[in-house]
Amino acid sequence: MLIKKPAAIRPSEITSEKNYLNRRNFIRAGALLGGSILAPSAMSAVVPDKRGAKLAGIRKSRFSTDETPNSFEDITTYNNYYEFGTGKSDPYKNAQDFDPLPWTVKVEGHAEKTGTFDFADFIKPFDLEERIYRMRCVEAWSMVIPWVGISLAEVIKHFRPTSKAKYVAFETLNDRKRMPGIRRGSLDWPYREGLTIAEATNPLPILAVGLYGQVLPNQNGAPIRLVVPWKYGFKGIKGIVRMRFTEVRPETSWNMAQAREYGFYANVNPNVDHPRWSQARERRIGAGLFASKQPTLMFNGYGDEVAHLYKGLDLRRNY
Ligand SMILES: Nc1nc2c(c(=O)[nH]1)N[C@H]1C(S)=C(S)[C@@H](COP(=O)(O)O)O[C@H]1N2
Ligand SMILES: [Mo]
Repeated sequence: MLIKKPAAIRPSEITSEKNYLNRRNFIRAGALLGGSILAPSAMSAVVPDKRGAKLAGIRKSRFSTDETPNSFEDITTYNNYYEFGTGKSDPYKNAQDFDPLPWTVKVEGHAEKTGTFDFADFIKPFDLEERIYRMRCVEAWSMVIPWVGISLAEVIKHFRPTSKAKYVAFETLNDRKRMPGIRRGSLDWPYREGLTIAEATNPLPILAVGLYGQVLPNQNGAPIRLVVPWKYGFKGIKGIVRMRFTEVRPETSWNMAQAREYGFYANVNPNVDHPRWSQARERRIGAGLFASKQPTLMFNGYGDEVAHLYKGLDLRRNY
């Protein structure tokens, strides 16, 4: 496989302003014709090879919340990314020198299309969307984050999973030279996560490649990480290098570490407490020292979109 060095991406490959305007005209023409031909756009996702660079051609999403997003500073200095240390400011401090490119994503298992793809090729077939999501950590704090990413459902469809594919499993880069937290233990590496195929093909999850309209910072999981807004933050695996379609439920890192405390589903649920603390309320990061905690919503407020996935499932046992 030929891996194109990110520096070799020519400006002509990036969605030009002209294309963007043409697309807008096309949409307007569609609207004049009765709005019935809002065809899928022909945009292709491109992420520049430059820290902090602005992303072009981002579509807004109807799934975004209108709550005020947290500041860029909150989102990029208060993180969980154990590969770079267990303290909340460790990822910010220790991931600065990490160079996430070149990067490859391996797709394997029960799918018609599999292989190893350079990051740029992996995201290219998809649209870049902004999704402003409420995020709720199992530690009972929350944020609102303006992600930029590609629809996971579209990615799954693209690889054409077979009928044997019941789950999709993800793995993070496991590089002890570049990730100082790995040398210190704390979890069984690589970091692992997984979703059922029904969850993964729901319209809400994205693979994020940016936030606040710019390239995803290292501490938030560059170059590509999962975002599942109705589940506790730990499902949002960062620095993904591998996706595998499986027939059996995959092992997941926090479940492996503490099965009694962290289940496979990890749906945000104010009615099912963590064995050591309540999940009924949450502290919104950045709200100020004297702000009171706010109630946590079932499925983090995304029940209309996802409650049907768990019909008939005892959520007390399947936490
Ligand atoms: N590879 C990896 N992914 C990870 C983690 C981690 O330690 N390693 N922590 C998880 C947890 S517990 C949370 S709350 C979110 C935090 O994402 P953020 O720092 O971008 O807000 O990342 C998740 N993804
Ligand atoms: Mo978390």
